[in-house]
Amino acid sequence: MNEPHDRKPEWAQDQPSEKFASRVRQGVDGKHDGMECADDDSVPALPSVPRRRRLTTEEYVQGVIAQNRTVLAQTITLVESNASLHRDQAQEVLTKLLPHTGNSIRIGITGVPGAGKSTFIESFGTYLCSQGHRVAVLAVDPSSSVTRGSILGDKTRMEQLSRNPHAFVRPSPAGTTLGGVARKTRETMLVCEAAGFDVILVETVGVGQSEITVRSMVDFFLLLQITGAGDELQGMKKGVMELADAILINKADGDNRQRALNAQVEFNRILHFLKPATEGWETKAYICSALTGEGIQEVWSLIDSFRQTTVAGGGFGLRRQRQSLAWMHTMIQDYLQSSFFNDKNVKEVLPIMEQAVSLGQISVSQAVDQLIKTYQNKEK
Ligand SMILES: Nc1nc2c(ncn2[C@@H]2O[C@H](COP(=O)(O)OP(=O)(O)OP(=O)(O)O)[C@@H](O)[C@H]2O)c(=O)[nH]1
Ligand SMILES: [Mg+2]
Repeated sequence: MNEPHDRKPEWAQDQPSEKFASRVRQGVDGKHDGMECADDDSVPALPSVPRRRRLTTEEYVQGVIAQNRTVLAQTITLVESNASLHRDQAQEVLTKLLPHTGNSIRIGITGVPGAGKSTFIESFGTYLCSQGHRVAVLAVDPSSSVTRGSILGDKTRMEQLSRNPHAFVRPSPAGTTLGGVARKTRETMLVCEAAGFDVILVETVGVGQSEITVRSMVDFFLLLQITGAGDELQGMKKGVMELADAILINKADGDNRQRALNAQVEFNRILHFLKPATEGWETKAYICSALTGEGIQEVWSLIDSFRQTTVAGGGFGLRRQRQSLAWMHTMIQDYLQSSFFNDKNVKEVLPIMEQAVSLGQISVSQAVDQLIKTYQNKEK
């Protein structure tokens, strides 16, 4: 699976960057510890390390379909690349993989920092693997591009799952905008489906816009909750509850179990008055402990029954269709926006218009008209 000299984790970038120590120093042959060098004949010679060449589109496609993990990781790296050359090839690969995608349940998981997302995914993912599923764990976390903090932390917290041959854990892609990160995660999800993963878990930390973004790419959205001291619903946004297909109160163990049960009653009372996230499905609250494993199997039964209900009712396929169309529109907007603001002429005229508007010399509408004309005339 791994090349003998390739000591990088499978998600590390092909091109080493100084931000990531991806090489391990080779050991000396012998004598450093008083031991003799091994007899040359007794140790099989390691094959010479081939320099990594870029794969052809067909090699990427066949490797992914054959469930080759090294090629899968390389394909994701290609998809995540911002270089225009890579982007073109990535799109070719994706187009060829498209007929092999879609055969999974896509599950979004959110919750405030410390709610136990990583611990839950470790426990839930390991359970699913034991049931014969193949699980891919992805993340949407634009902040990690700045700190890169959660990446290594999560890899260690999901230690068991990361090492499971039936699981594939991929940290959040780098990116400065949520839109950019989301595009990469969506496309990575498709690559993982083509590689035979039938459960995709997309994690996001419950702050800001990222919950809405993840909701727009998954079938089922799980909100992880913990009991707080005092008011259970303190800081709980109604908007986030309305995105969820289930609320899971984690850490229901020890002294906390009773508090979790009380919170469950309270959540169910409130959910009763909210609009459900999915037509024909009632969002309810449940309890679990990612630490002891209580309630973990029930979460899967719940998601399975969600899938059966919504597939039968037609909502499952309809949501995916709508998501694809919405994604298309978002990409058009992103493209136009960057094309506009990167236009050479617009860049020249924009500061002039900004000043004129600030000084009240022209109206905002006039300035916009002028800028759009400048943009549209670029080719002429
Ligand atoms: N008692 C108990 N502790 C738990 C449970 N699940 C997680 N924890 C603990 O809660 C802390 C935070 O868990 P994480 O899984 O790192 O939480 P997270 O939501 O991934 O946090 P961020 O990645 O920072 O957003 C850790 O110390 C866990 O051991 C649980 O079910 N019971
Ligand atoms: Mg975490």
